[in-house]
Amino acid sequence: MPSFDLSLYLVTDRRLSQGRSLEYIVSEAIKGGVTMVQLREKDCSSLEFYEQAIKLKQILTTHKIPLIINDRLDIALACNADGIHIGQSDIPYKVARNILGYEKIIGLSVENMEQVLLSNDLDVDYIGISPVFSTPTKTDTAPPFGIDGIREVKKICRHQTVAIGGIHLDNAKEIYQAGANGIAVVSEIMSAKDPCEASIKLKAELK
Ligand code: TZP
Ligand code: MG
Repeated sequence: MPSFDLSLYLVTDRRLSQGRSLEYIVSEAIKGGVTMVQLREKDCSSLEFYEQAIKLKQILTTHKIPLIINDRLDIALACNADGIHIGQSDIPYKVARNILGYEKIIGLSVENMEQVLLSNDLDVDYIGISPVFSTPTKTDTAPPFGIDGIREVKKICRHQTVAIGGIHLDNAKEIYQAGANGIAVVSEIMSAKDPCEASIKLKAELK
């Protein structure tokens, strides 16, 4: 199984990039210390998704940072990504694992405690606690886990965990302190005037 570091996980959203390319934002975020990058595209053609994935893969491979593709197994295979991230309504975990094998990373979003327990029966590489707080970036979410929810998840979950949703500089520390292995952020880095500086500041909250 590949090794990876969830501590500062950037999830992309071009709608929040203020016209800047994902290559630019990801390159700056790498300088600032992000440890994983997920390409998440909700509104583009397969061709655009593929081409964007190839561009990010080139940048990330140079820095030995995993590229994770959101949802799309075909794109993950086509660009030889390091893994995929699936939600509860996406392709079933076991199907994804059969196709990708154990050399690739598979992350699964969980939205309640029942799904956390069910994930213990799966060999997922990590779970995404989703959402930890409500967020304008994604509004069709389940009720937030909150900080106490992270603690509850940690008690019963055998997997590494990354929390997502409404995470910013002012609450990152408490998420690490509650026991999450990492924080996943969209707007805090994507919309930052200086994505490198935003990443450095978030990373500093780890300590
Ligand atoms: N899944 C659950 S919340 C979310 C996703 C993709 C969006 C998180 O965005 P932000 O801007 O970090 O709150
Ligand atoms: Mg999904």
